[in-house]
Amino acid sequence: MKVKNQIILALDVEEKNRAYEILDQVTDYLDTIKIGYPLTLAEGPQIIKSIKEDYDVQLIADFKVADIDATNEKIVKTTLNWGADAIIVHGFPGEDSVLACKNAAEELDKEVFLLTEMSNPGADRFLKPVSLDIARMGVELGINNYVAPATKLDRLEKIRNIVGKDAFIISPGVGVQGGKAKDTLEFADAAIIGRSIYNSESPKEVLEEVIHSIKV
Ligand code: NUP
Repeated sequence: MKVKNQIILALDVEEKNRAYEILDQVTDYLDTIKIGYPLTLAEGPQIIKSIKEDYDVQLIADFKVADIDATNEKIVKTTLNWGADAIIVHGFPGEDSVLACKNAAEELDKEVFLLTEMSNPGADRFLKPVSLDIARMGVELGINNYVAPATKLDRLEKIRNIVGKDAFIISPGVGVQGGKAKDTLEFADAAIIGRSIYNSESPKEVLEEVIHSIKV
């Protein structure tokens, strides 16, 4: 995946109108968005189709898929058939579950992102002890795309070292959670930014500032 300006908007608003207001302001600056449960459960999965019809963006579905293989396959296929270009899946359920997602995506010529460690402080308890292993499993399975935290640069760096320079890492936690875009992009290919853009008075200005901060 190629991401314009190395920024992905996490569009966690809960109304289509609001989502479109924000998209109208930001699509000059970015071409990749991530939507998750907040918007999809509020508007239904047809929101994926609508956004893809109305905007020229790549859409990553952040559904953190974490079930058994057969169920994962259905979730991934359905999501991608609604028009998502990629889907984020959890690694902790193990190889069979992740492989089912990867195979389902490949059949549709689409992509999966493997979530390794999470950006929230609480993830230190359960995920941190296994997250590097999850990244190693991803490499064994031939996965190219990863999600790793902007709030824990030491972990992000370790994950980069495991998945290698050719892997594609997207990194949430920039802005409200405390991460900085420029520092994150030392190790990640794109930063995921949500609230600090969509809750701001001027999403456009925030984006201009972030893009500037990356370049200086
Ligand atoms: O580890 C993760 N942390 C995280 O924040 C994995 C994620 N997928 N996210 C998502 O990234 C989170 O659900 C939200 O959609 C986005 C971060 O948004 P914000 O903190 O910039 O508002």
